[in-house]
Amino acid sequence: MKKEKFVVDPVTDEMRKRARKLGIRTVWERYKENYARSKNAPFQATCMTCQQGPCVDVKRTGVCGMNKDIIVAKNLVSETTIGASAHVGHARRIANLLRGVGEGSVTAYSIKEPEKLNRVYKGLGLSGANTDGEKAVEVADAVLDDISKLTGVPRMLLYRALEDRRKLWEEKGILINGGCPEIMEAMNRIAMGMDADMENLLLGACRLGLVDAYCGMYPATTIQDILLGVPKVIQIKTNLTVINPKEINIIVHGHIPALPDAVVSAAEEYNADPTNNPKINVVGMCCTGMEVLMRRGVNYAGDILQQELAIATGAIELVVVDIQCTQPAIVDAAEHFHTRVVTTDPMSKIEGATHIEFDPERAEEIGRELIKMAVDNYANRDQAKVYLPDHEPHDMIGGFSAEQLLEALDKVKPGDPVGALVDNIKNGNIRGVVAVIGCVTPRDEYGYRTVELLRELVKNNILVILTGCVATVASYHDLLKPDPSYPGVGERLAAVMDAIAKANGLEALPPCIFMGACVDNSRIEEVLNAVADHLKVRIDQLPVAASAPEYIAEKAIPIGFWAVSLGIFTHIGDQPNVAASERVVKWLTDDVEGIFGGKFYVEADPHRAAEKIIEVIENKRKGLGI
Ligand code: BF8
Repeated sequence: MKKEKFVVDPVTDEMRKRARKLGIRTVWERYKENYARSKNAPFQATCMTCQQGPCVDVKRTGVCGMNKDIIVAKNLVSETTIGASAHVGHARRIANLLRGVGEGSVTAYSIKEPEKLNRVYKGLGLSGANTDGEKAVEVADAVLDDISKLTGVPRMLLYRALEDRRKLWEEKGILINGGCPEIMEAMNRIAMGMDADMENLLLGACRLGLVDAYCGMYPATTIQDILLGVPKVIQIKTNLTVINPKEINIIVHGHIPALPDAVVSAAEEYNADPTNNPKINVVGMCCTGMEVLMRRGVNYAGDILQQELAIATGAIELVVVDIQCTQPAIVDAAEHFHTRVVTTDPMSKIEGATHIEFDPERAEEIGRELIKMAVDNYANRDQAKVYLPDHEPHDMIGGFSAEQLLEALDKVKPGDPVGALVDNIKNGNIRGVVAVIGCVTPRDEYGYRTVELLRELVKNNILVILTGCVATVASYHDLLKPDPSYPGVGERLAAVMDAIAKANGLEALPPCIFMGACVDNSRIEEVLNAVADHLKVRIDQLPVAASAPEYIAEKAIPIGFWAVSLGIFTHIGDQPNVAASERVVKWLTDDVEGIFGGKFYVEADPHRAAEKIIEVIENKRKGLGI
């Protein structure tokens, strides 16, 4: 569909108009104000590091003599470092929580998945523990050691990455040590007077990709599964209209599902008392929302771009945020209403919000305190200021952990679940697999790039796996709704999905498979590794691709470098700030393929992107002779 004819989510559209009328500035207004003024910035080589400069829009060299290629590569390493540090910080927090549970000092959480704990314990090469508690402590310590150790490859990388990849990374000099020393070295690398070799800098960014994956995303997902449960297929509702004007609404927002899990439990406890009326309605936002939808069946209110719009309903008593992707402007939006914003992480406070620090040892107590805060604040709600568009929420199926996917496939081919997928790839029912991940952008029509790309891919019998905010707009266009007529899905793919659904007693599968939050990209590698292993080929030979059509966060950049280092063709809708250097652009979109087998490809137009991705997949199929 052409952009002009693209149907924007009517709920978001209506709420944007309302926000404008109320004088609430949303991300789109701020985008127009700021990006319009600085739209040449992505084409500039600017270095702000030392006091000889700043060297702005460098044409030849900066004051120190760094040419623009080096400046651009250095800036990219800087952004990549920020992204990787976010996921490592997430993993560190959740590993400390696991340690507390294992030791017994944290009682609000327990080992929900002893089988997974045991599997991971063995996978990390640990032995000698007798109880689940001891195993939990050892797994937590191994993850914390992976994060901190000065020398030695992280155990999680040794456990999860395929051996041929690890050897390639070693040969190319990007095999990593501990996550924090790598981040420190990356910052050191880009200090004034340090690395002035473009390729060396960009290989440094590839290292950060591995840091992000094996010291960030993998441990975060793994430990969250152990403590909070391995996701299973679950049906929920999405969009702002899951906010219930007749109930007390709490938004849980951020990325670490630990406190949100306690809030959900405290809300259930409150709602179980028949004398408590109105009831509490907890809804999710951003990746925390995806975590609680996958494991607790909590309805999903919206993505990064819809934060102010949720508050603009006037029906939100409380927004509880943990870390990352919170627009500080939610506090300004909240000032128009009675809404309270509570921050909970010492490294992520917002001026104007209330700060209640999350302490895992007091998780239940804090959960109840937050519920009380919301209930008390309900008395301050002005019902005359409440407004919700008259649209039904959308149905969405989520919960596809790698374990759940394999379990479903096992019903199709008992004893050989990966074979069930591989058979359908080989015979062309599934032409290839594409992981569409990441954010939604204010730079384009809301959701256009994502939705159109998804439609093209599923129409062409490509199996699509989703993580992150892209899933939101996918659900608004019913791409995550199970419909036995499989509208818009290629005939052969639809037949495969139907067979899997029927084998599992389901009416249908959704057109795309939702695997979770951004840290759950690790689940995607698990599946790809299993397919590569089954076929006895390298990942870069597989008919697969990755795409972040609307990425905005720094976190997406190390994820992209990880995907490329895995050997995956990786589409992005906008390029980071590298256009000033033709050499950097060429390395990222061409040269790197000769090193790892994967490369970046930049294309804002979803139809052209889909065409290219399908061409790449067909070439890979030819290469495999299938
Ligand atoms: O990690 S997709 S806007 S919410 S960065 Fe953020 Fe992007 Fe959304 Fe979660 Ni991921």
